[in-house]
Amino acid sequence: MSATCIRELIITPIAFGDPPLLNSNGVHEPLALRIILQLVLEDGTVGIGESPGGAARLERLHAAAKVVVGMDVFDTTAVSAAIDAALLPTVPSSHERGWTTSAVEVACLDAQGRLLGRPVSDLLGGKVRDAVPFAAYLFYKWAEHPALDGRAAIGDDWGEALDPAGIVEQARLMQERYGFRSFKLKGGVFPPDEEIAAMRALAEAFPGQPLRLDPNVAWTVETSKYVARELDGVLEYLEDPTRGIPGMAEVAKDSPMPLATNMCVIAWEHLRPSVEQGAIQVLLTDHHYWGGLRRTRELAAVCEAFGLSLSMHSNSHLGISLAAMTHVAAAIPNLDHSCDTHYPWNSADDVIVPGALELRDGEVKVPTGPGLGVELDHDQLERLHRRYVDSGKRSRDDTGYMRRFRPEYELKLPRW
Ligand code: GKR
Ligand code: MG
Repeated sequence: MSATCIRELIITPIAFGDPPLLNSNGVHEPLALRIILQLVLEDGTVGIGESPGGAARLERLHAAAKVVVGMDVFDTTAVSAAIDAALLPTVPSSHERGWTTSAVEVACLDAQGRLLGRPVSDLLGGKVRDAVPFAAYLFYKWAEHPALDGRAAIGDDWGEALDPAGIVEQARLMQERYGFRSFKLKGGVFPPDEEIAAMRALAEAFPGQPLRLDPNVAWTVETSKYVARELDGVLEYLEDPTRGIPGMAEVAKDSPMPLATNMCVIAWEHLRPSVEQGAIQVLLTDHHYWGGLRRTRELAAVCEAFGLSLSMHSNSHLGISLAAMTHVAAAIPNLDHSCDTHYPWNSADDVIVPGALELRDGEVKVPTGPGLGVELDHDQLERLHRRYVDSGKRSRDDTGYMRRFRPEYELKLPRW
């Protein structure tokens, strides 16, 4: 067996702390789930990866682990095809299969980089920027996770943000701590006029700095059109105001600003109808479900061909994902907007050895070490895995958690 063949894929589910961030589905629970991959080669080289968590994704990664053993780590196209074929009978959605192939591809690229002594950005064609800009990801939030079932309340050092003044204060803290120069608000929480007021307050507090609003399809087409009109001149783009490609296309007809998505164009087969219908002008890429870093680079080329701008989506994540996002963003020439990241909300519990990644002046410098350029902290991995096991938590449930405090809360999309 050659030294670059895959000997084993070690899969470790973990749980880490998350503040009470509000969204159109409810509120984040005290623990968020991820899965850490260690791809071990015959020569002992280990490539690492990070995937969103949950029981279904864990099961699919275990299925992938069976088929990749013995394959060459440089054969990433064949590795992805083998995983895809193994999942196809039980996972019909290409988007869903993409989560698994992506996580394994990132670990392969990390291992390749370690073998070659080159950063992953080099394996993607080389970086076109030394640092990647990120936006402050603002959330309406409670001051703390309230006490529950004998568990004490869990506070944080961000405080409450439930109105325009609270959001501006959170933005100031984000800027003070990380130097962000663009801001995204997670909306869909309060009636649209309140969120319009928050965006106007941000525009006043941070003149000339790019602003975005993302209500995660909480609005009807009519409401979306209203908000777009009200925020003309305030937003650089409006993200997923309403559900689906036809709905977004309706809003786009009259929208004074570009529309963006990480919800209605999430698989290759969505690109054609979205372009034909003129549904979006900005695509938020996410290597975690577009098939990996190389596929994301290809996606960028498709967007270039159709005149779509590029930004980047995020979900609650840790440092391996941030490193992967940074490498791919560095290698995409037509990245037109700062990327999203949840990192400030979750970085205190990171699973990597500190030092390689820093959010400073609103940017992350592209790591220059081999592979992703970050190292796994094995003690921390063990701690976070223990937390996962002890918590019994196996899936994300923002709506169910909200109902523990507001039993009358109903998931309703669109709500307004
Ligand atoms: O963390 O609550 C959240 C976000 O709403 C996340 O789940 C979304 O996937 O950030 C994401 C987005 O841009 O839609
Ligand atoms: Mg979004």
